[in-house]
Amino acid sequence: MSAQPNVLLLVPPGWGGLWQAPLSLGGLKVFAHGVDAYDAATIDYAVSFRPPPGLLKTLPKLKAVFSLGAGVDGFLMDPDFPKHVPLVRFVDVTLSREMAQYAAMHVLMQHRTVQFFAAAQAEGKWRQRMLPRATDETRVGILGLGEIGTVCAQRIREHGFAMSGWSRTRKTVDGVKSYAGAGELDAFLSGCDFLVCVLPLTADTRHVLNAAAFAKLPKGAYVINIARGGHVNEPDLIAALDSGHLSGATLDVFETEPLPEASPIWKHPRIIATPHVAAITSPGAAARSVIDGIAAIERGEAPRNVVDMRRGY
Ligand code: NDP
Ligand code: OXD
Repeated sequence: MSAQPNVLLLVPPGWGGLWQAPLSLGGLKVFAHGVDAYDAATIDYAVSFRPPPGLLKTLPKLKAVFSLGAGVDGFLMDPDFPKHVPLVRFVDVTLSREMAQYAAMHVLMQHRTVQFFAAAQAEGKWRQRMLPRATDETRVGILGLGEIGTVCAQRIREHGFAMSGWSRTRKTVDGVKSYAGAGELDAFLSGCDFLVCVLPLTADTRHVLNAAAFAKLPKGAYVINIARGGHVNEPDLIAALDSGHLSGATLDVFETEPLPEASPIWKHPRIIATPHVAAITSPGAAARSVIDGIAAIERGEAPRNVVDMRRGY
């Protein structure tokens, strides 16, 4: 690196310290937006998850933008995002592994009827029962067989479930039946006792989980959304749960975050809700990937994991 690149860190108040130290270790001059004074005309790179809309376009020298997350909808929802600037997303084995842990944990909790046994314990009752369905006859479908979805499919498959996945293009993943494109979505959905959503949020995938999609799932199916709240039409989900068509749902992400206190999701008896924690970016790993990406650009090379602006992911 010739000169010390100037990096603007755009994170919520109080979070800057987590990122500033590991980024500075890479020889970068880091300015935390809202904390440090900086000259917009000197900023070379921006690092963020959801930057304030309109801010990035005020940085005239910007060479690249780095996402602290795998999902980049927080950038592309800004109509003023400077689309000529490369947007680099975060791809990390630990992030994928933790997403897969979360997905597998919720499939297993429902499959092994944890809530039934917890209720029996609360009553002090010895209530043995068989599994509602044999593991190899229980079908788990992954919406989005990308970096994270593929690891989810592999890890859940190790428990003996019958796996399938849906993506834009056909995939070859050992032991996972591949469905591709809008034309195969209904066939995919009709074979999912558990549905795990790990899609990126784009114009094509917004509200992909709506009343029509829920109706295609077999009666008693269980939905797990760990991607973005915008994938699920929340009133349609609640209606499908209340009608008894769906047996339950685990939601880690919501249309509005934080989930408003008045949301019916909080108290729904058949929803498990967590506050967008299925996996949390490690500051050390993210800083290393930003430092490597900047070093590549400064050498005149393309960084890895650049978002395709036409696809939106
Ligand atoms: P990738 O880009 O690696 O994978 C995306 C997958 O979705 C690909 O298989 C792609 O198909 C498929 N896809 C995209 N659009 C469509 C479409 N219109 N129809 C069918 N398939 C489609 O993303 P990651 O796996 O890295 O991340 C997925 C998402 O997970 C992120 O965007 C983020 O929203 C979410 N996430 C949530 C976290 C949390 O804590 N809750 C943490 C980390 C990520 P193809 O391969 O054919 O292009
Ligand atoms: C991500 C997230 O996209 O944490 O990485 O949501």
